[in-house]
Amino acid sequence: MREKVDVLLKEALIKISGAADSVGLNDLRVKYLGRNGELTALLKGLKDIPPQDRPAAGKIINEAREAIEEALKHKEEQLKAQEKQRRIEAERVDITMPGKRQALGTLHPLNIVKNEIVDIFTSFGFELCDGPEIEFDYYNFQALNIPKDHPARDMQDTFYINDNILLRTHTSPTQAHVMESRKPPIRILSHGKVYRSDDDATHSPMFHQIEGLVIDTDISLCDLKGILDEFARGIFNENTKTRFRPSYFPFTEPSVEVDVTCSMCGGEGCRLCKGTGWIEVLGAGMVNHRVLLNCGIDPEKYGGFAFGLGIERITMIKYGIPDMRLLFENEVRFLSQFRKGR
Ligand code: 2U9
Repeated sequence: MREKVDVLLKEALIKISGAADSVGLNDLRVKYLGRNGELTALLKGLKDIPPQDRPAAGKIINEAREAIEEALKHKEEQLKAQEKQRRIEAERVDITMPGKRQALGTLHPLNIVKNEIVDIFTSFGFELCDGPEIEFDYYNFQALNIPKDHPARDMQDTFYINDNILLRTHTSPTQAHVMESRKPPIRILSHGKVYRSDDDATHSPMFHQIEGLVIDTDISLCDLKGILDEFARGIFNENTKTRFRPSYFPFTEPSVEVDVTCSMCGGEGCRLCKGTGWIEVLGAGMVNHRVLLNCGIDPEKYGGFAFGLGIERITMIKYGIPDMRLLFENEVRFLSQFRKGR
């Protein structure tokens, strides 16, 4: 028995010390100590030897079992340590390697200009308001004195969801909502995307507007002129002057188109202003009495002014951008020119 066990033990210890990994080691555990293992078979065979020899034989087998268990445990610890070391080597980070530079994004020029416009008007006490891009025909047109068959609808043709719901053509419906729900004094800015069936170098089917509305007692065209003069100086430069030309909008009466002295030549005449010294930047006027009435405000008591501007147009003038489509193409070489401080 001792010889048999010695041979088995020797073989087991050699194989255990040569095991390549924990899977191989487990196979050896099963091979020798498992339910059908070789050492287990010897234990089971004890019943076939004479009873007086059994205790001694049992002792030999148990000592061999302990030795194998000890060797398995030792090898398992050794393999674990090796595997850990291998993992550390494989995951080693070379902290002397140069880092990957993270490219910084920039604000889109339209957002730069929008933020500047908003800053100027909020410094005058205007409050920024949002409204839905999908609007009722009523708020986009009828409340603003543009009935169903009005010729002004031709200039603001848009995308209809059905007969009564459309993509807004201006941000004015936001102001109509505010007028309906609040009492004067009102001093608000509305802003956001607007939609029209237009598409060329100076028109896009989607563009961005900011509009202002002031409703109070004793508001005159002089207040409008003062606010817009101050705005023009803030957004272009402090020498900028404005001029009002008579115009027509259904929602304002009287209505004006507002020009500023050219920011490139200062009014001398150049390529940007087509030699005139003036550039048209926005439309404005005193809020039409019919619009006040439609929105529940008494025109005998209150009056106000409104103005509207396209952010794309102001951005193109400010930066000398010749084609509006450049603002929507997301060409990085174009956009990165607006990076500040680099
Ligand atoms: C209410 C009453 C009146 C907003 C106004 C304009 C004149 C105007 C254009 C400028 C360039 C639109 O983006 S553009 O094509 N806007 O000329 N907008 S007065 O008047 C209002 C708005 C709301 C309740």
